[in-house]
Amino acid sequence: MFRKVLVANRGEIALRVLNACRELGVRTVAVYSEADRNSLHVRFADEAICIGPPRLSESYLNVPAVISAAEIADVDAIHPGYGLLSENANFAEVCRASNIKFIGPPPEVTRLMGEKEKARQAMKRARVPILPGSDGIIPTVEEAQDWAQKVGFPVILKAKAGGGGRGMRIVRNADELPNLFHAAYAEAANAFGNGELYMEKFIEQPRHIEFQMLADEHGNVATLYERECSIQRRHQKLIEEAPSLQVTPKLREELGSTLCRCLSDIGYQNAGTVEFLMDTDRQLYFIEMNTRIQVEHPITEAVTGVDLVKAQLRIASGDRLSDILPAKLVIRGHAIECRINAEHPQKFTPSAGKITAFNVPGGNGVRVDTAQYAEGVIPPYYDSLIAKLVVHGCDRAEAIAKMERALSQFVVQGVETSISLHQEIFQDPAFRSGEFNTSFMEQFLAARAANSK
Ligand code: MV4
Repeated sequence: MFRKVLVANRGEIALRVLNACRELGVRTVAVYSEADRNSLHVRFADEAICIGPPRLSESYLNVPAVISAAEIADVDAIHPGYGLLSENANFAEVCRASNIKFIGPPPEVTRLMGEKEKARQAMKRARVPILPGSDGIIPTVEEAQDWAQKVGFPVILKAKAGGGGRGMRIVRNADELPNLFHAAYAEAANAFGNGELYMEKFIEQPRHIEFQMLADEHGNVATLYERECSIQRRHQKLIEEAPSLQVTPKLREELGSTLCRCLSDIGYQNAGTVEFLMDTDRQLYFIEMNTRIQVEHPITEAVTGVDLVKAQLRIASGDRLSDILPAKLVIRGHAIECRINAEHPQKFTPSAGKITAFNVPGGNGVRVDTAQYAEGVIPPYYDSLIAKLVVHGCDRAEAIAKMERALSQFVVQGVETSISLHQEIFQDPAFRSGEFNTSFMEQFLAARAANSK
């Protein structure tokens, strides 16, 4: 195991990684911006180094500053958390060149998965189901028309360098294709510095389901099964659960083992998540892969009993999956996560400021991952996630009851939060029945707006 690890992140995930290191007997180094001087990740690390002013580009995204801190503190490894530098292949290469272990996949694999069209072809070769679509990037509107005829409208144009919804356009007929092609290209070129597009059949009102994977550095791959992530607004997930009610044991095992073969072929290492869309026939189709630990990893930890961050650290230090995982992985009960954001529960505007009161719920089957505390300050510079409330019950009904109880005991004063929004969602019949897809929030908010008139 490593002697000393630098955590290149902030907030709840920095604390989550520090905790895993501490429990494994690894010394920890936090880095922080001037806005995070009084943060818990700074207080709970063995050492902490200020790496710059509040702006992300000058601190947490500043590669020379992070690497300098790692060299000054003489660490063996860097854990990037999620977001920030976690899927930056160039950063992983700089780590390699500096003789610092990057806790994540090799840069070559991160780069492959970052090129969405190449990832799609890699999955296809391994017999992972993909949507009908183009065999590579589409250089011209004429070729886009040819593919659209072949695939059948509606289709969706996606940016090769994209992800998270930017540079995407839904095309419903041939007439609107030229304008949407140019708009998607321009948006992608502006956002990612690369406008290249590919095409897929568009799935109406899909569910979003993702598979958690772990791969060691000896060619072994395991699946920790799926999470249901359809409750989202503008590509920001709000509620996730595991397992998915829509995934049968047969589909789970078959797709899980296909994915294990696929990631082994690709040379994947460490934790990763493979994202799928599920259509109304309950078929799953690959859309993209995330080469990092994800925000919602705790629900998988709850139902499998595996500590995913410790697994990441152990894999990166050379341990085998057979020594990390139980002999037989089973899914036990049901887990749900609510992302508690510091934002207005109706308008979704961010709410920075000082927290004047803070009570975190607890009790059997309740976990709260947060770096916030009473008298703490939420700076205006960063994302609005202030806590993840995770419950684990023997079944979905118990998990829902536990979440409602825990939400009612979660007190945050001084800033606006999404707690009351979550309480409303938990009252919704479609949510309670599990009959929902990625359009849920749009429909929920439209109905709420209509009712309040
Ligand atoms: C799609 C799709 C329908 N059909 N691809 C949005 C973000 C990016 N990760 C993929 N996305 C989508 N791709 C095809 N072929 C619908 C979406 C989509 C979506 C996907 C997952 C979760 C929420 C979503 C919200 C809107 C659109």
